[in-house]
Amino acid sequence: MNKIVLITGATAGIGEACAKKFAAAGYNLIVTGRRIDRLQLLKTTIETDYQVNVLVLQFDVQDRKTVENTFANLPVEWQKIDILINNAGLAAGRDSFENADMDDWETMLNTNVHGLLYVSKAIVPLMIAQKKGHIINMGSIAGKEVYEKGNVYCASKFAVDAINKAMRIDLLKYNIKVTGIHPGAVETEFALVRFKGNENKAASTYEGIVPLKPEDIADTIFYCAQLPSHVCINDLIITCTQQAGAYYFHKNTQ
Ligand code: NDP
Ligand code: 8X3
Repeated sequence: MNKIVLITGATAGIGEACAKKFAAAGYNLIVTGRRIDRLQLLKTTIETDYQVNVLVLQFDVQDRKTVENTFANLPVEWQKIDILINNAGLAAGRDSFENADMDDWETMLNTNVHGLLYVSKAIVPLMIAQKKGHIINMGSIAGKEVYEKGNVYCASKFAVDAINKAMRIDLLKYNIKVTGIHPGAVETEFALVRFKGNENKAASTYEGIVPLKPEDIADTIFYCAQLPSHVCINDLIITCTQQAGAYYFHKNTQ
């Protein structure tokens, strides 16, 4: 029987790349996000290209009741989830503390922290029942180093880092692996979302570097997921070659 991977935030970027990577390896997929048109297109494309089954679940991870109801009604044949990739997330704004928008802060905390917790709480009991599982949490370099104007985005990813470590410890006794992935700059819709559709600002994020591609992160996650059952990568920082930390870039000049 095919293994099942649940990927949150599969409508774009890293989540979508993970969906294709795992489908190519024969996994059945549960894909989630808010944009139903993209989820349906992804399902059609993947089922055609890879002959695996795809279950689409549309919800906003910030909505606790909907997350709980969605997973409480998960069809039996989809309940044996082998891997959960907690990927849905965003940055909203990049402003100095005194100028930042409180709504942006709440959106980031509700999505990146609360959303991850709601989904995880729904899936962990299924993994405990199977006496195995693997949870992969999408952190960020922003969860390892605080940078100027990163304030609450950094705080949300520091929280993900702490939750990842806490899950690893508490779920140890259930044979559930937990892995934190912490990328630097990856070229996705992330910057466009952060700068609220401002294409010039978004493009400047990647100026002078060859950033990571979402497929690079999908390959890394897949590697972590395919290790033998006695091996667990707990924490992994990954950047492009021209980035050494949140602040250190070697940019091409011309
Ligand atoms: P994208 O903007 O390309 O994708 C984000 C995904 O998250 C989309 O599928 C989006 O789906 C989903 N999402 C966002 N908010 C919600 C929500 N409230 N409910 C459900 N789904 C949601 O960005 P990335 O692929 O780059 O980001 C994926 C993860 O990687 C994030 O957690 C991000 O913080 C992290 N990351 C990104 C880096 C980068 O440089 N790109 C670096 C380090 C970490 P939809 O809009 O359809 O709901
Ligand atoms: C995304 C990477 O450096 O913009 O998490 O925070 S960064």
